[in-house]
Amino acid sequence: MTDAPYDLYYWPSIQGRGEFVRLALEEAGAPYTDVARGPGGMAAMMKILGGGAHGIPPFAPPFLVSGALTIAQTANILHFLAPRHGLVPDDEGARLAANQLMLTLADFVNEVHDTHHPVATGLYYEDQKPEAARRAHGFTTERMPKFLGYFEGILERAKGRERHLIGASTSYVDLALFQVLSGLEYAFPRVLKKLAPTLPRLTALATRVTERPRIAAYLASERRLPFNEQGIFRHYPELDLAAKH
Ligand SMILES: N[C@@H](CCC(=O)N[C@@H](CS)C(=O)NCC(=O)O)C(=O)O
Repeated sequence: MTDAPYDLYYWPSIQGRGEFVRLALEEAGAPYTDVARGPGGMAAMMKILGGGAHGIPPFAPPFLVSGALTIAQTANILHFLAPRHGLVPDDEGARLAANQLMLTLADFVNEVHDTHHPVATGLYYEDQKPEAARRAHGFTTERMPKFLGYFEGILERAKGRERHLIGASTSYVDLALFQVLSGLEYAFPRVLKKLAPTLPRLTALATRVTERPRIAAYLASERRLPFNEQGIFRHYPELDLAAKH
C-alpha cells in the first residue's frame, strides 16, 4: 500500500480509457489528480505527450505519473497500480492472468471503438456511416457475444469462487469488466438486453461492483462523467441492431 498521490492524465470531457484507471484509484481510495480537468492541465498533458517526460514519452493518454515514473498504456498502468493497492492477488501467476484478461478487455474496447470509426480514427462518424453499420453488424452478431461469452465462461469454470474473475476478492479486472458492461449498456442497449440471459454471472458481478462503497460514491459523484458521443462507447441507435437480427 502507498498513500503517494498520483497524477492521472486523460482527455477531460470523456470517460474513455482513463475510466479504467479512475475506477482502480477510486476503489483503492488512492489520492489522485485528474490533471487535464484542472486549470492548465491540458497544456501539461500536451507537454508530456510532446516528450517532456522522464523516460519514454506516452503515445496517447491515459498515462499516470507516480514520482519519477511516467506510465502509459491502460493495462500497464493497472498492472503497476494493482499490487500496490491490493487490487490483484500477490502471486505472479495471478498477476499475469489478470493482465491477460485486462489486455483481452482492451482488445474488446478497441473493437467497440471501431464500430463507429471503422475507416479512420481521424474522420468523423458521419463520414463513415455505411462502413460503421457493416462493422457494427459483425460486432453485435459475432464479436460482442464471443467476448462476453468468454468472460462468462471464466466465471462459470471458477466453480465455488465465481464472484470474481481473478482470486477471492475484487480485482481491477472485475472493475474493468463492470466498466465495459456499463459502456455496452449505453452504446448497445438492445443487443445487450438480448444477450443478458446468457450472461448471468457477468451481470451479477457488475452489479456487485456498483455496490462497493467507494465505487458507489464515485458513480454518484461529479467525477464520474456521463457517457457521450465523443467517447469510446457511443449510442448511435442505428448501430444497436439487435431488433434486426
Ligand atoms: N492501447 C492504448 C490506447 C490509447 C488510446 O488509444 N488513447 C486514445 C484515447 S482513449 C487517444 O488519445 N488516442 C490518440 C491517438 O491514438 O492518436 C491504451 O490502452 O491506453
